[in-house]
Amino acid sequence: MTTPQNPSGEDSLIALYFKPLATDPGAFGLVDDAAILSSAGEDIVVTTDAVVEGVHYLATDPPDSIARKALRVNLSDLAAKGAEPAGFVLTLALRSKEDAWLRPFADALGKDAKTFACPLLGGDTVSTPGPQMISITAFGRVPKGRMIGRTGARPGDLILVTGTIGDAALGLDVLTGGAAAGAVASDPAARDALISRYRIPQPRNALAQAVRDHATAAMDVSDGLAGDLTKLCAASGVSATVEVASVPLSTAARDLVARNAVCVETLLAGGDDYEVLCTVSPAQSDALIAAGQAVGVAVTAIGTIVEGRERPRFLDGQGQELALKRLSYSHF
Ligand code: TPP
Repeated sequence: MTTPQNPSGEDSLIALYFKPLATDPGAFGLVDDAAILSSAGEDIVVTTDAVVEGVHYLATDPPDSIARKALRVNLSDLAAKGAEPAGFVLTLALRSKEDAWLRPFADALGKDAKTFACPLLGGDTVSTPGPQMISITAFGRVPKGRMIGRTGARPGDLILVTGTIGDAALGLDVLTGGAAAGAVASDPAARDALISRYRIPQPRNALAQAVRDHATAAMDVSDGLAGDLTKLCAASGVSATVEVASVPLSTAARDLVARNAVCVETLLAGGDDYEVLCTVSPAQSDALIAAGQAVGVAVTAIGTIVEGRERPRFLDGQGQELALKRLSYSHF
């Protein structure tokens, strides 16, 4: 951040587009070098995720959805940690300061910040020859010692997942002319629903308290369900079995699998789901499922944590293990 005495292009850009989003007094109207987050009897949970043009979103995606994705992938991490959003800082690397891009970007970011009670606290804006990047660090609050980590899963725990899995990967496939594109061409409603799941994640912050109260371990599904469960199990020193038939799919995804237009691996390993994956002791699962029902989010049991260190096993209807060739998206 810079001071306002000698307004530069960056200062006026910040004042015009982002000052209205800085509603927390600790943000000092975005004119100081730093912000303050105060906390009494709480832990501040910190998480960061960048979205890069061509890697996390398509250059053709509308600016409002890019803004929402950038914030929501971070909100999703807070939800999975059982944390209530407190605020975020934003680093923007932009090719130009075109109003036609920045105005809808800032408006959508502001709307989401309000919806999720997560105000802008500060940040930095820089130019780049491209590709563009939006990096957000979000802060959340939990009562002291109550953040849900990845290490608490124990044999016998049930594995639960929110929402549906695989839609975002199918949405990307549709947008990039993959196998799903032809298969949904005659069903515009399904096509739009899948694209929307890719462009605009639905973070499960309404379930943060239930996750905090009932889960033994949790993370969000960003890279792919199979790979993310593998990471959670490794962190907890356990293994898992998953009934693939229990993995919640949208009607559109179920239909595409039934018609052999896409394989189930695309759904399990595709990523971009931004659902909560968590483990609970069997006695706690009904409470978490009911908490989901209360806010209109399906919470589904997909398997069980078992002893061992081997990779989680994904079983078909006959109890045969699926040989997944890939588990998740990988950057490198
Ligand atoms: N290509 C485009 C244009 N957009 C995409 N979202 C993908 C590919 C798929 N993709 C890119 S990154 C990623 C996925 C599934 C995983 C999530 O991003 P990451 O930076 O690994 O987030 P984290 O796991 O750190 O939260």
